[in-house]
Amino acid sequence: MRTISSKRILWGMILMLLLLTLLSVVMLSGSQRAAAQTPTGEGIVCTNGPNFTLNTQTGYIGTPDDNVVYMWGYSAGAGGFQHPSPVLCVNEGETVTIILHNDLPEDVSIIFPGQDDVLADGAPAQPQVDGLGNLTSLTNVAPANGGSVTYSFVANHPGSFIYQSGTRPDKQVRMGLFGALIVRPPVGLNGETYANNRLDSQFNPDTEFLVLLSEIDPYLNQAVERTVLYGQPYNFNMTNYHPRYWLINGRGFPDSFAPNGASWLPTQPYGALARIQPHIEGQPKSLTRYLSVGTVDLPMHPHSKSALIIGRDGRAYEGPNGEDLSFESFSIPMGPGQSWDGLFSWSDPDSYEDLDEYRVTVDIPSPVDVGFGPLYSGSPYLGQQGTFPVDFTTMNQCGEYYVISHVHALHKITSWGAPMTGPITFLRIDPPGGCPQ
Ligand SMILES: [Cu+2]
Repeated sequence: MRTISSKRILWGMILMLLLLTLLSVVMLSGSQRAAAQTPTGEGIVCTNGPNFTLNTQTGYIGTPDDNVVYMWGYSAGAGGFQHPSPVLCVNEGETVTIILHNDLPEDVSIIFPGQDDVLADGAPAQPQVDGLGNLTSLTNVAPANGGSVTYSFVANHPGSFIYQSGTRPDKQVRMGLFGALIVRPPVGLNGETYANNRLDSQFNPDTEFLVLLSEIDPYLNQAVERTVLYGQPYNFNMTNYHPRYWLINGRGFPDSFAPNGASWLPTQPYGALARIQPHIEGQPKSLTRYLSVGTVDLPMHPHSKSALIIGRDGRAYEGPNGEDLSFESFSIPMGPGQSWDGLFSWSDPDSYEDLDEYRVTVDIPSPVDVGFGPLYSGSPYLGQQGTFPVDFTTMNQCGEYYVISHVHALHKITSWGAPMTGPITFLRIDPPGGCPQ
């Protein structure tokens, strides 16, 4: 009897040790997560202002071809490196203050395109020149190796903006010193949310999405990495700049549609999956804020539905007397540095979810003659799931639809030659009332 009980105690101790080890691993990976924000499934993750402290950070991101790329970024407060830099959200009329602290070995700065009267350390922000009169920065800098600068401005224009480095932007923006800035107009009397100051810019705040497009030439990043980490001379010739990666919210497909804060993408916290339900007549639509820091035009193409373009570059699309100039577009042809605000929805005119109302009129081939996509439900009807061959596993949860959305410059939906990766994501349409899971 004594031997058995001591064996039990021994096994109990081993089990306890295993549990403790597991727990510490889980806690460690939690504390190593870079983003300070609370991870949620989909949609924009705001770092709320109006006062921010941004610190330069360095780190690595993963790409769909199993490469890792050295990057720079701004991180909020005590947050570790993240890419892209945080989505800064402020309210119209607020005085926004951003303390930039720079630990990189060269001067950096931030410019705020679309904002008026930006101050640096309390005086109007100014382009910087060296002793010979050569431009060295588009604005006041936080000096290398520990310097700081404080920018401030009144957020007078509601809309979607980019903030990015104004110092050697050809190198520093490409290295990751950029992010999105959202200025929110006042909410309505009943809590209605708007994209800008027009009443027809109302959107459903539960379905607000970000599409931030960027690009990477890994040879530039490698040259910077060798200089910063190994003290080698910087030898990248910018005339040879040639992007090999294009990203959406800092990720390439299929990472792009993983949730916000996915544990396996510890430095890339922002997902790009848009998730909605069929639109109910009279209810506000969904909003996507499209932004590009690429060097050439990047036309984003959300399949199956157009977007109503209601804003550009942080301004409502309207005439001098407030005329509505919004327009429907099947492609969002973003130029470098532009922002486009688009309202969209998906509705179900054929009652796809209603089997009595609507029947697919073609014969669906036998499963043995069909190749299934891993997101297919097995049924053409919204909210229905069909049967699959026994060896097939689907990721579909409740008969939801997935509609692709991608950069339509098709040679850019790649990761250094790995096809059908890069800036691609999905619109996920759940059945009315949502997915029970
Ligand atoms: Cu397409």
